[in-house]
Amino acid sequence: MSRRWRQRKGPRRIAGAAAYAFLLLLSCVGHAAWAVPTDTIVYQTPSIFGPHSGPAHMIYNLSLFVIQITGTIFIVVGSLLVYVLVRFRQRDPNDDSEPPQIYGSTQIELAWTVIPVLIVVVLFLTTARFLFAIQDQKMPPAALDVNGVGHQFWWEFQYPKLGFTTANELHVALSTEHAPMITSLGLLSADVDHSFWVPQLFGKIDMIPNQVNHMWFNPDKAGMYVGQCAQFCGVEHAKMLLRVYVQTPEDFAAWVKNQQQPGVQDPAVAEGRQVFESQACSSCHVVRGTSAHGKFGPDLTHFMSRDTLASGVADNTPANLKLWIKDPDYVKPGSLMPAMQLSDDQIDKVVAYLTTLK
Ligand code: HEC
Ligand SMILES: [Cu+2]
Repeated sequence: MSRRWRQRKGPRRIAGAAAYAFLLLLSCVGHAAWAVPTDTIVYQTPSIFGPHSGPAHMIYNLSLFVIQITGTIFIVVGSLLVYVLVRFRQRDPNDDSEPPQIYGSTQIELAWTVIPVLIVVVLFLTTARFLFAIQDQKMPPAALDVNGVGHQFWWEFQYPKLGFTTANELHVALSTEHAPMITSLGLLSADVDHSFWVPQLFGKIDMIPNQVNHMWFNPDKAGMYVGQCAQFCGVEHAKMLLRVYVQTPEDFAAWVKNQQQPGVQDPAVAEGRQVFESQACSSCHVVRGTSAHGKFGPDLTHFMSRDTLASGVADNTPANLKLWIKDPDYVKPGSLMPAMQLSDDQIDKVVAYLTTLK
């Protein structure tokens, strides 16, 4: 008895260390996942573990449920494996007798078939329930309608009821208990497949040509949320970044009011505007209230109301703007805006003009 006990001590220590390492790992993963700040204003880290709207909460709850089930399976299988490895290890190197050979067991085979099938059915039904709950949400008449169109490599946002279009930075109103506000998204693509994803707000939705997919969200906290195109769509896919600004009703109303105005016409930058309208810029960009009607690139009517340039690639500063117009590929390789071969003087003028488009 005492000899056996001594024999077992080593493996026990190993099993103990393994269990400790596993718990440590689990706590690290847990910490990383749940330590996402939920009270800061800028949600710079896309994460499904910091939900801030209806669909994101459902996805979060579903994820926890799935992690609980799969985590339990992992722990049971892992512990059995460790137990078997230790308990039935070869103790005596000279002992080459075979263990008892067992062939077939209806009971065990039934168990390891039926139990996994049941688990998969439960996971499937729960997922389906959440899918339908998100899909069947009724859109109230007061919902904010936004059509999102994916382009290589930027986002177009149309506000059909409000009568304007913008790009890359989606602004929506905060939803509170007293004033619930749902943003209803219709999503499609102008070219290849893209996927619209802001993890804190909703799950991935494919953007495909000629087929409008729907999603909604009701953000419960003001701030800026980041997302990213989640479908490989070409060279610059990785820089197809996405920002959602959730604003209080007052801030949102002020933003809308500004967006509804035509582009500012400042006589001080008339020369720059002249460059913009006489070069091909105007055949790819819209500036409402001018002769620029091009639809290939982002609407620039209120370009300076955006914090970033070319879907989050750089801060929207005059210096970056200069670099961008001189050679878009330098700022965002693979971008579909051509370098327009303007002289430095023309670039300065056009930048001066663009910076008035508040
Ligand atoms: C062939 C069409 C085309 C022409 C011509 C063109 N652009 Fe663009 N422009 C684009 C596209 C496409 C984008 C989006 C690029 C991206 O983000 O990948 C863009 C982006 C921009 C942006 C950034 C917009 C934003 O919301 O971040 C500015 C500013 C801009 N263009 C200015 C100009 C100016 C000034 C000219 C003329 C000198 C010009 N463009 C000519 C297609 C064009
Ligand atoms: Cu994309």
